[in-house]
Amino acid sequence: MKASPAEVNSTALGQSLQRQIRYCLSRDHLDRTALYQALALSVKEQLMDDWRKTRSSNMSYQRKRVAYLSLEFLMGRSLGNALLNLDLDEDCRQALTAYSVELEQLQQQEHDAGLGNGGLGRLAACFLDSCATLELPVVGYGIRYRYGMFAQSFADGYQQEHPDSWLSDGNPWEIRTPHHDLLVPFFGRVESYVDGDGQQRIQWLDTEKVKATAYDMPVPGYRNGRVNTLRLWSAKATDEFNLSQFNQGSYAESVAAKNLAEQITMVLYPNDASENGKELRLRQQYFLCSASLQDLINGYIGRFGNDLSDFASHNVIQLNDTHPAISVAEMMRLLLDEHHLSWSKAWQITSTTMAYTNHTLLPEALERWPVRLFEQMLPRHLQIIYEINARFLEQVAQRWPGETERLTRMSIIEEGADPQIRMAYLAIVGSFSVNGVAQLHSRLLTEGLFADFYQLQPHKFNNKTNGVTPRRWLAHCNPRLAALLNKRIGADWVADLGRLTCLNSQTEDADLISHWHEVKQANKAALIDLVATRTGVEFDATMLFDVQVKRFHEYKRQLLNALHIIHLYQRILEGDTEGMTPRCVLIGGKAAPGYAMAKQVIKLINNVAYMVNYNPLMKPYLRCALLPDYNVSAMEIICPAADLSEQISTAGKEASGTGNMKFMMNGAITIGTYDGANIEILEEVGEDNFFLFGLTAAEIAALQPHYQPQHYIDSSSALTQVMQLLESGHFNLHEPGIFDDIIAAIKSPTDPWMVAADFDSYRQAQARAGQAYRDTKHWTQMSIRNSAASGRFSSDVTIGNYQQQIWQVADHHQRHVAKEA
Ligand code: 26Q
Repeated sequence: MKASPAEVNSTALGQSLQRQIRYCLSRDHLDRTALYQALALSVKEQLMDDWRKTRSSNMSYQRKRVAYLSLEFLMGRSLGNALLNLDLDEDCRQALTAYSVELEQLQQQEHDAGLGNGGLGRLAACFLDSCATLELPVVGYGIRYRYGMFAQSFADGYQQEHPDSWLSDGNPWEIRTPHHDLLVPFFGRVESYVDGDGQQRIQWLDTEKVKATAYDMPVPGYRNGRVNTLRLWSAKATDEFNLSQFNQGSYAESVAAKNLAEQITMVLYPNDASENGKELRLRQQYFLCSASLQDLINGYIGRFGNDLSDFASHNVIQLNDTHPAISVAEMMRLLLDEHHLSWSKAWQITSTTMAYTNHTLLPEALERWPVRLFEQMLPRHLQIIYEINARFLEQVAQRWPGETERLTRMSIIEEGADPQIRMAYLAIVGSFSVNGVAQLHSRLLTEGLFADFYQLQPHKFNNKTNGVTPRRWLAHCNPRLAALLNKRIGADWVADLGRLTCLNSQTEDADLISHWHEVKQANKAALIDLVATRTGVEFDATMLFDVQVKRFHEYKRQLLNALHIIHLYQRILEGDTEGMTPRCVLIGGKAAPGYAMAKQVIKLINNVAYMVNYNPLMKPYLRCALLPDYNVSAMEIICPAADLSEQISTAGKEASGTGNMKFMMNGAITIGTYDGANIEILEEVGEDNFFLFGLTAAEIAALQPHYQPQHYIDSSSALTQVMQLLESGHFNLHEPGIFDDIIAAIKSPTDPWMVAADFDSYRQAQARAGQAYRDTKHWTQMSIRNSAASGRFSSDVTIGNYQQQIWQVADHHQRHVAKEA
């Protein structure tokens, strides 16, 4: 590519691109990386004016704001999304003709911002898009991890983790905003003193301070001139921090201490379902919360002056799970110790500002921190938590006099040899709203995990079913379907996904059906390329594309999927292929590096895939691939191409799921259990357009005490044979014993995931799906009905509900005024 364009660019974007290349890159010959950088900087330049206007309209209209606090924002790539939302796609393509390069080639240069594990982090990203699109004054606060989610490869079928150095070429989307930098204190000791007014106060002294440096990322709304902010904090050692030790003559120690401070934001913890109690993780949490709350208070003082009594009428702080729950104690500390409010005033402000979203029902995933860690790192917060707990238990005792067991159960402090702080309880007590993320999940929270709290304060509890943004997950990732939709029902669906119901009256239209099918086939061709490049496995677009992509966890039951593949393999070996629908099974996902069982399931799937793909008998009927390094960008290619979406968690375990929604929107049909948001998907699309199977949450709970997996194995000849083949070592001939743990888990009466119990029901649902796929017209109609019914799962709907029922920040008049500004 030449640095001087063949033609002169006329649009603002084109001119900006030319300028970036000439004055900012200083190169005579451009490679794609450089051209991508220049293009991204040009696009960012195009949104700077709107970004400034959004900030100043937030300032001038003294509105309530929301801060969305999250340890994770799984943003993925920004270029395509920005071009879509700013309506710059055409301009961009035109500008690039001068450099003879395709936009798609440049888009692929961008590293994913992988600042999250999975569902919870991606939900935060979808929410930011919807907030900007709905013109809500919401700022995201997170951590700018130097290393995001690890990159995954396979060696001999085993997962390998590699560092994700996403910032190594620089990040053109961020802006360093040093005027927002702050200091975050750690360690030290607590002392009480009497102030000038004779008031007893507490001081936190001799702390070690870490500098929180601010980096802002723009979050453009969909074609509305609004640009919200995602503020990410990065830890830097302060000079103070260094000097204190340097003055004692310990130069080397001072350098080591600098590293310690900067370690805080070095890496994202790659666990997504079990708390791991690491001190560094608590430091990350506190660092985010302290910096963000100080920033919010500074902003408030800038707008309204030093009197904080009205803080809660102008701010809501949404806590994304308990990861930022230490905010409750930090807010109290700031109000009490730094701003000298009384306990009752400080508590009134804190507990009417915070709102908590829970994302899990698994007890092992509930965060608890050892009291002894707090004694060291956050001594003042420990005092405050004890005081919150004492006052709360007073309330409990009043409501249920004499019920000491209940006091023990509900205490924020779990007593024992190594006492623990229950972060979920702290979050509930300190918040005015507690929500789950799908109807079933929210109900199970009030009936099970949080039943005591629900009885005490039922008004706090509510449901907000998750959603995904139709900009990234339909308009951007599936341009072919988007074009077809535009032609058929107009383009309003992008910001109003409910419009897709218009398709329901067209499901008999032969032209729509054939175009819909053509779109799916073209999308499958793109996925075929991806799978071939990354795995060497050859998929075939005429076969059923059966897809399960998500984090590896036992409750998500990738193992059940593997057993079904083994079942098909066995049938093909035996020549029992009568009526069998050819299928390509794609699985993708990462296992937490310390999660041995999940890693064994990865190895099993790789071994099974090897046997399947190696055997020419299989080729006409079955192909199987485990895609390495599944991430947001991979999903943008996968979900438009899927026929069948696997959502097969043990009922009652998947809080919501959001991948299920992305697949549905793109016309995949779900094979799923009665769990999480699957239930609501089923409700919208109807039983005829969904392959339902398996025990319900209530049945799972009832079966648990007398579960006999052997009974299920014996009463299903298919499962008997699958287990025999697996136990014979057929898939690990040269690796004896490596699947023993998996086999034992399936056969264990205490298997919490009940894989054996659901196998036959699953097999039958798969057979129904295979059968249905053979009727292309009918399958395509089911596909259309799934997209048509997906409107409820737009994150715009979800955020509309957060806004109306929790945040209550916008009023219509102000929205219009803001638009004119
Ligand atoms: C906790 C402590 C220490 C280290 C890590 C963690 C940790 C990190 C991430 C624990 C959990 C997570 C992520 C959880 C998550 O992604 N949950 C999913 O949230 C989605 C959005 O609500 C739901 O759709 C999924 O059902 C739920 O599993």
